[in-house]
Amino acid sequence: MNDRRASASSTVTVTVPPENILPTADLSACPTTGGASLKVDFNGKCEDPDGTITECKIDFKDGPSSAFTSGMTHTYSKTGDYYPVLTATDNMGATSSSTTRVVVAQNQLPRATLTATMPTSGEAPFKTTFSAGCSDTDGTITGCSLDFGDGTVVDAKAPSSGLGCGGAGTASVISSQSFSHSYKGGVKEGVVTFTARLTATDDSDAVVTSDSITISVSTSAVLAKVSAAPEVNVKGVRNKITVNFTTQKEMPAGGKIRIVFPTGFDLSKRSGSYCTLPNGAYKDYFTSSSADGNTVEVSNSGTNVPPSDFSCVISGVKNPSISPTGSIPVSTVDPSGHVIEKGTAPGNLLGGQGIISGVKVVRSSWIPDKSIEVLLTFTTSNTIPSDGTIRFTLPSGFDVNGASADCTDMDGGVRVSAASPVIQISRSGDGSALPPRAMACTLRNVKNPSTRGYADIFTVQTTDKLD
Ligand SMILES: [Ca+2]
Ligand SMILES: [Ca+2]
Repeated sequence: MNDRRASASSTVTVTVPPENILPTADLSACPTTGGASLKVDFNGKCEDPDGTITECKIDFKDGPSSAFTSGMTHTYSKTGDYYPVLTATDNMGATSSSTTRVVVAQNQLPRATLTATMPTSGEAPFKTTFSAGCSDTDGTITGCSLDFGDGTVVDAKAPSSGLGCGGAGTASVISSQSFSHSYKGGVKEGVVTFTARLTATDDSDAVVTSDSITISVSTSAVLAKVSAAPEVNVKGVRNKITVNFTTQKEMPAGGKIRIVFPTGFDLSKRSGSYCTLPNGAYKDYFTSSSADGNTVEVSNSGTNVPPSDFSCVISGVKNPSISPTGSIPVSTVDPSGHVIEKGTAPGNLLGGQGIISGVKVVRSSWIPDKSIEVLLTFTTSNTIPSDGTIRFTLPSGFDVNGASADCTDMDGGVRVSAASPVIQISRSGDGSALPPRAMACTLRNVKNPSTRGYADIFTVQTTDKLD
């Protein structure tokens, strides 16, 4: 036998596996403090540098563990001091873990603060303004709902209400916002009340409602047969305006009749106002008046006046000079300023600017440079007041220096002015108003243009008194 075996050598290759690198776990929570129930967002990851993660689970410490996904939310419903743990397991069975702390305290209720920053009662439609703020000292506001009490609910949540996750926001600072709302009144006369409330919800789903605010909206009765008419239906004329209406309710002693003229009427030289009732009833009761801007108030200085037809005359009011007029609100007001009844006289009291029609021109001669007479006939569609004017604009080329003019049927004094190419008759105010009519006017001592061929266009215009 040989003993080669004894002397034989052999090589054995041993493969030593590299040492396993442990996996890593990383966990963070937000928020880390708050009131129960506290919703907490968890972020983190499980990683293994030299292998794979076979399990990544989290133990929230208030129930069974579960598979972890970064961004998951867990709600702690009970107060307590929790140390949730994230555990990573790699393919070699090695584990690592990471923990964080979540303190869940008794939830502090959110706050809902609602105040009215404008009056809370008035005449329909009634607009008022609220200041509304929701806050939460230990969490965030998730809902802030302002209910105006008439079916309208708005979101009153401020951009930052309370503590945000990660420390953003400011605790216990109420970030109030302003909200305006218009309330309609009832269909019938009387007072309708609405209850406004603000409801705050925090991130623990606690709900708190503010003190309520009562809004009273009154709807007044309606004045019947409201109308208004100027004595002279001409723009820019100072005259009396008569306003008629019928009350349906008693007008108390000390009450007032309030008439508001639209923009364009000028009451600055108002000469007085009074109201009368049929057959002289309650005579002398409605004779004292006051005016503020375009509002006239006539006071009842006597006793209570039962429902009746009223006729109020406001003197020294200048009609608007340009645009059509708006409507004229009329109301009766009790001594404390509350509207009893109201109505509106239709607007457009004044007819629009009229049109002079059928203008015809007849010259006594067409010879150039000759002094002639021009007969103009035309028909007016508006009254010419006794202090109004008639203005003739001649074509250029005519010389009107020294010209005179007169019109048939026009009483009272006049003043004629002539400045090329206009001849104007200004009435002195001592005659009578000329209602719409056919008129004939003669221009005298007018000199023809020095050449023929001028367009023969004459313009006629009437105006009220020019200031
Ligand atoms: Ca590993
Ligand atoms: Ca809270």
